[in-house]
Amino acid sequence: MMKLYARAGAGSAAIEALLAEAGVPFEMVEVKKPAPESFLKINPLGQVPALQLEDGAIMTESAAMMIYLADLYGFAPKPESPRRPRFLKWLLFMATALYMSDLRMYYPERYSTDVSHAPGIKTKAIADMDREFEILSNGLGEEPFFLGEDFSAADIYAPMLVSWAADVPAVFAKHPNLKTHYDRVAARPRIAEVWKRNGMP
Ligand SMILES: N[C@@H](CCC(=O)N[C@@H](CS)C(=O)NCC(=O)O)C(=O)O
Repeated sequence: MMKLYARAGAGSAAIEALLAEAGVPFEMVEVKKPAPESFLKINPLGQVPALQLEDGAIMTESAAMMIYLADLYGFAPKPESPRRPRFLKWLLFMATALYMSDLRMYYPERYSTDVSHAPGIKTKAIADMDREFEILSNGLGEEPFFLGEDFSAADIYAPMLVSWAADVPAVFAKHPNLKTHYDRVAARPRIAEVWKRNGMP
């Protein structure tokens, strides 16, 4: 059985939701903050999510897990599909732009050797997230999902990032399509349960 190293409200929520939606049994291990020394053998960065696969191999990086699990359980277009590039683009955009801006917002003191820089780093991170939500919203457009009619792992990852915004109601007010998408995904009972456990609206 796979083992998901997780923390409520962290990036593990999307992995948990994908596994739940797929109906795959897995074990959850709660990693407290700060991560204990023993966890550094699993992920030297001390970050969740980490995923131990059936053969004992450890995966880190949420986007890698999302793509791997999506391929296994049917939440991604096949490599030869014309929709594959779009799937990879949005998933990686969220993981490398939005997720990273979110980390700068939450841990601004980590991004400079001078702690007095933290407020400016945080303000800029929030501005970056605003711009990135705009890009995400434009990418979704008026389609039901990021791949049009086809639900994919990108639709599981996006609501998690939206829920991390500094001001979620403001994001929804500015981008009603992200709100509609959020609600559409949360209408899936298994995912709704995971969102609830992770304190997501
Ligand atoms: N690039 C990593 C980022 C993971 C990450 O930063 N996780 C956060 C929670 S959302 C964490 O565990 N932070 C604890 C820390 O850095 O001390 C991924 O996508 O999995």
